[in-house]
Amino acid sequence: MSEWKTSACILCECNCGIKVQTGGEDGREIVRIRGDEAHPASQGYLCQKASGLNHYQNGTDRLLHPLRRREDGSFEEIDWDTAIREVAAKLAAVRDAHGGDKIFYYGGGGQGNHLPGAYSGATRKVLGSAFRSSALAQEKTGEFWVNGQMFGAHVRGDFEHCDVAVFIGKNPWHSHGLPRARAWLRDFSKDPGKTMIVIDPVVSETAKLADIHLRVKPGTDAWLLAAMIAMLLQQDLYRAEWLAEHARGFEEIRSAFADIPVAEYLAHAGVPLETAQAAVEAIAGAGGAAFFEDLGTQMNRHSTLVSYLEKLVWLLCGQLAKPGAQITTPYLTNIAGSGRATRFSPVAGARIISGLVPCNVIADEILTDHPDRYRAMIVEASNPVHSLADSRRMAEALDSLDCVVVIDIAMTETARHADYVLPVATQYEKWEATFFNFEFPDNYFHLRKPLFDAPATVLTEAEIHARLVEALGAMPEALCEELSAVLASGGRDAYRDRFMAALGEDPQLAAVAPVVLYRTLGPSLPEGADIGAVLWPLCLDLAMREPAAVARAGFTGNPLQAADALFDAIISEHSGVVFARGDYDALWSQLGQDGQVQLVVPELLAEVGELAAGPEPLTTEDYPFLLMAGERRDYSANTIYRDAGWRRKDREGALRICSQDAARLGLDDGGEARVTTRQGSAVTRVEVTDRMQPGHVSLPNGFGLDNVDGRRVGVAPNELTSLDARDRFAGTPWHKIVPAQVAPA
Ligand SMILES: Nc1nc2c(c(=O)[nH]1)N[C@H]1C(S)=C(S)[C@@H](COP(=O)(O)OP(=O)(O)OC[C@H]3O[C@@H](n4cnc5c(=O)[nH]c(N)nc54)[C@H](O)[C@@H]3O)O[C@H]1N2
Ligand SMILES: Nc1nc2c(c(=O)[nH]1)N[C@H]1C(S)=C(S)[C@@H](COP(=O)(O)OP(=O)(O)OC[C@H]3O[C@@H](n4cnc5c(=O)[nH]c(N)nc54)[C@H](O)[C@@H]3O)O[C@H]1N2
Ligand code: SF4
Ligand SMILES: [Mo]
Repeated sequence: MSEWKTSACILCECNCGIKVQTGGEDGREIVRIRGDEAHPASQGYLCQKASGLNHYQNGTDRLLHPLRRREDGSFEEIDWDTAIREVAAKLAAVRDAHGGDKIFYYGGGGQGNHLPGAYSGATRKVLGSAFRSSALAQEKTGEFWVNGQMFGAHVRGDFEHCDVAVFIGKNPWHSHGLPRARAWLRDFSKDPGKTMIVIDPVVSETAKLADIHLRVKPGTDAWLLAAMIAMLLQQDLYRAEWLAEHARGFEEIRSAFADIPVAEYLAHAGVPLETAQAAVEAIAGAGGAAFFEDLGTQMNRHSTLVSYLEKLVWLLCGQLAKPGAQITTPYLTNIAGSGRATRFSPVAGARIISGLVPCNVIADEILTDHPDRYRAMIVEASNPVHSLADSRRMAEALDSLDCVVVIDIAMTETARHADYVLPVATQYEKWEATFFNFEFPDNYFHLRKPLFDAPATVLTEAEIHARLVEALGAMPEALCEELSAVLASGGRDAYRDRFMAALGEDPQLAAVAPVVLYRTLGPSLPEGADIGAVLWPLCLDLAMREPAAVARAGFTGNPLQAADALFDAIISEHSGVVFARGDYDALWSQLGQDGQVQLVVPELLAEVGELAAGPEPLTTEDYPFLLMAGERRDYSANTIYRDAGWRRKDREGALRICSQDAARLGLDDGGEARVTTRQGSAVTRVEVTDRMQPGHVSLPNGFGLDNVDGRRVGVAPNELTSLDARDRFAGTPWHKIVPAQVAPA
């Protein structure tokens, strides 16, 4: 066994620091894992999922050679030169015949790997690809849009310092999203001075720890939150002075909500008045109240509206820009984007928020004879055939394209529909990082060093994109030679001066800057950290934007010096670096217009009026249940582990149903049931549990993968979901309320 090496878990956005020992056959296995105490955010914490990471590194379905699809649909191995040449030629042919904007890009990173997205920008721009998307456009874009309009920035709850914590459609016990979530939840719930409020139809592990559980009926959060806003107004619990100083449009909010019939709205939501009253009083009386809304509402009816109402609740209580409230964090790269929607998708005319086409329209924008339909697709570090609504239609869409290129470590459900599959090094065989950096006041970035050499027959994404740009004839070779020479003779200062001057001379250089940096600055970086090159301009950008925050983190001097010192620290420090230290007093400079937030979002306020009619029933006689398709559980981790053997319990991913419904249908715990929706049907194991309420059933996320050896364990949730059930503003899917039928199998 080796000495302990430092890395990070790649299964959720927390990216906890890990220490691992490698060994086993050829030393290529992860044999022991523990938490890394030196990691600034996780401080030694790990959840049970991390212990299986060897199932990722040495997982089933791994790909080691580039593949090309044959006429008969089977794949043949090809060499890299052929793969790069043919992929570049095929994509260039689509560009030349139909325009580069018909080449759609999907993905760019998952829970642990965001550097591919930074490099793929070069390939996309060289090809003229204009439309892209990622998983964010089936969960977070509604919230991004609301944030963009109200604050002009992305805001998050400051859970580290709050005394009231509110989780809406979020089960951090399983899904995390906060550092050291389980330890945090236990400590918080035991503290008599703190109050945890959970809005969830399910008695989730988090709800069990809550002081106040608002057990809402599925899909009715909009009525609950509208009633809570009305209660704040009717009972004078709102912060009038704070609002007068910091917000615009309060009178319009008052007139939209003050007369809402609270008892009637709470009845729609199934929440008793005294429970709602306790929640409203706790939030109004909080020193700092931090809110976290997640998939339970973001993949549900009214998802964008609910994001808006949630923000109005805490804004009326003045819970912004102070410790424990909502804050905005300094960033290296802003993965939430601007939240602006200035474009519409070419066929469906769907709003593109933060540059992302809603996932639910992608298949429709391909399966059409519209002249602007997408003709080719690059999929990187994502598995949309499994993860997007209506898997069959997504697969059909891919099959109809002129060219599909998939860049992945494994033969996935999506890769099966590719013309070319380009295999890459795993996240433990290359330098990697994520931009999920949302902590405050200290914000961290962790560039991980590889644990293993990559097999000789795979490449990294950085290398693939550099080679594609070269094959497309767009690499400025002479400039690269010059930059390398300048770096060798004059060091990084001279390199920066020449790079900046070159950008001024040729604005086109910006498009290929990531791969130029990789080819020129990359080889000079210590320990072979060439992939880290793309972080250098991000450090520069941060040091220019936020000099004070960077200086407080210890990187001082003028912005150029501070940026270089930070970049060097990121490359050399193996457990992560504090890259910025925020300041509560400086938050208002990032928020709103002239230090004021915008309470009125006209389109959403109009939708509030429609709530008066009450909830339209979502179930019918044929489909009397609401299915939550894709719950986070102990042993779910998107589709990052393809090997079902990592699971220690709930191995088949049971359908959860309450005892009353189970008895009525004659279903036994551990038995089987058939779940049928308008889209599809599947047989599943049953778990009878009164954490579910009557009429509500749940299936987990990440199951039902098709392994190369023909195995499939559990239900693939998106064989049961539909593209049409989606939010009217952001196009986000309603995966948590799929009308379904349940019967004995
Ligand atoms: N173990 C594990 N952790 C993960 C992941 C994983 O696959 N497995 N995936 C990661 C990713 S990509 C994400 S985005 C996050 C998602 O994390 P979460 O959003 O926390 O995960 P979910 O379990 O999908 O849904 C959260 C809660 O919403 C509730 N809910 C369902 N319907 C409603 C409703 O109508 N109203 C309300 N208020 N609540 C409702 C569910 O009961 C559930 O408790 O998890 C991350 N962490
Ligand atoms: N019905 C339903 N559907 C859902 C959800 C739900 O709750 N219900 N949740 C949704 C959510 S929130 C999310 S975030 C999505 C997630 O779905 P996707 O965005 O599709 O991502 P993952 O399942 O995380 O798959 C990651 C892919 O990256 C590959 N990979 C791993 N490491 C590397 C690497 O280093 N390089 C490259 N190039 N590839 C690599 C893996 O093999 C895998 O194919 O699923 C969504 N789908
Ligand atoms: S919380 Fe668990 S799954 Fe998420 S990064 Fe940490 S160890 Fe991995
Ligand atoms: Mo997600």
